[in-house]
Amino acid sequence: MKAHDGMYIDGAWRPAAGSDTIAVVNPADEQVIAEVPAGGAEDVDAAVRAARAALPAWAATAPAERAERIAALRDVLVARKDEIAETVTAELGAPLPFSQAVHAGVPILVAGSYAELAASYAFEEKVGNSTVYAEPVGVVGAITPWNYPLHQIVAKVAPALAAGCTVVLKPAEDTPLTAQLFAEAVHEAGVPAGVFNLVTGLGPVAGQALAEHDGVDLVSFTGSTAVGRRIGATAGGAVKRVALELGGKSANVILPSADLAKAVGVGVANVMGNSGQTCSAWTRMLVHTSQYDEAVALAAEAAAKYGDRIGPLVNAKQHARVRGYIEKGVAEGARLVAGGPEAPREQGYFVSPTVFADVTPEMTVAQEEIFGPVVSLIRYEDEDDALRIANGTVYGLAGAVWAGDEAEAVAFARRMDTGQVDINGGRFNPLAPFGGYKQSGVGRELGSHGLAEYLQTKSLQF
Ligand code: TXE
Repeated sequence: MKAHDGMYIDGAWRPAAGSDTIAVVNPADEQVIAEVPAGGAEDVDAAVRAARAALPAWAATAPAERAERIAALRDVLVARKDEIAETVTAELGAPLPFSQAVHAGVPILVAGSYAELAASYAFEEKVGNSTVYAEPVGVVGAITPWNYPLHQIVAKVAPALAAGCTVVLKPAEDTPLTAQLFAEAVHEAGVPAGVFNLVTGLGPVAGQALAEHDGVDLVSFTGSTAVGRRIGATAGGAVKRVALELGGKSANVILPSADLAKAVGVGVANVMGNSGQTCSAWTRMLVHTSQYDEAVALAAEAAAKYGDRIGPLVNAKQHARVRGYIEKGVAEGARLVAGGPEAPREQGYFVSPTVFADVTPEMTVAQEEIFGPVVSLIRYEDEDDALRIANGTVYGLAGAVWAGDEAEAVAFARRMDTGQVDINGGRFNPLAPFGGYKQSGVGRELGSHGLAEYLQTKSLQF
């Protein structure tokens, strides 16, 4: 596949300081499809300097002009939608229809929402005898994961640009080609040089250099809790702003009055989509004891139907990790009713859609983020029991509640310790804030809450 052999810094592709490279592998067939440069501290420094130099002019542009550039960026993403989908499929392994609908489709919606928000946001407000200004935080260091390669980038870069910030992006090493394509799109959209910069590289090298750089005012990170914790500690020590979007172990609570077949079917699909590599996936299905056996049968049937429609996991490490979790579930006494730890194909990092029954809330598969196509069915006795189980992990990112009556579902959702809940299925809303309670993170992405992350306030008294 086509790849740039440099970094996008200050409006142009420039050679990396060193000669190390990263091989990009197609996880469906384990073939190397491209190589990109592995940047280091010197490249990060050059990118941060470019972002800092570009900051005063970009911060001073009228919001309407920033909105126009983001709208232009959205238009480029629309024009290059097929290419985006093909690139994500090549480096992440997602089936092409899913890449088209979700991996390309969602970032287009998000970019569009920020084009509108940049134009409509109240960057200046009168409060009594004061005027309060929302000003850009400054230079943003964005560190993104591979699971939704373009969405994770757009969910940080679009609000940062809308706010008047400049950005250095360090994308995941598994999916740098989508990031390079995004840099091309930013360039084509006429975003001024230095406002957006891209450094590809390894997390502990380029990522760490970016998170620790004195010239970065805000670190926005999405990824594992372990790395997020370190980045949070570093940022705290430097009194630097930080936004963390970390793991999840979301509960799908099916109340007895719900349409059971629909709730189970949508619930299984929610976990299997993107091969389970979704931080908000409803990986714990909570079912009332009176409906439990029926739900297990429905879930096993839904998973078995998936067949070849599921893509591989992103890399060998995740493949081993997810299969290890499935083995652990069996060892701890959970009952496999679909799938299992065996790799279904000789080539590619595939895992069969897996359903566990007889899962108890304290089992490892019910507590830790697996990040694979594995759903665990847990039984509850009554609503308080369901709530205790739903809230009984260190995470609190997302969830779902199903009930015959919407008000009943809403009442339950309001008692959940989690940042986003889908009621009877829900529908994606690019303006709805997304982010975690508890150890799922700090801050929010999307909508005006996502924009506010990149702003700081100044008040003038008269
Ligand atoms: O994440 P990492 P990995 C979870 C999920 C998954 C696990 C491991 O459970 O199984 O994390 O995935 C960069 N300083 N999520 O190992 O390492 C790295 O280069 C600075 C949940 O892929 O956290 C990449 O760009 N940066 C999740 C990004 O951090 C560092 C999405 C994420 O990689 C760094 C992905 C360091 N020391 C995984 N080390 C979600 N919340 O959506 C790594 N990075």
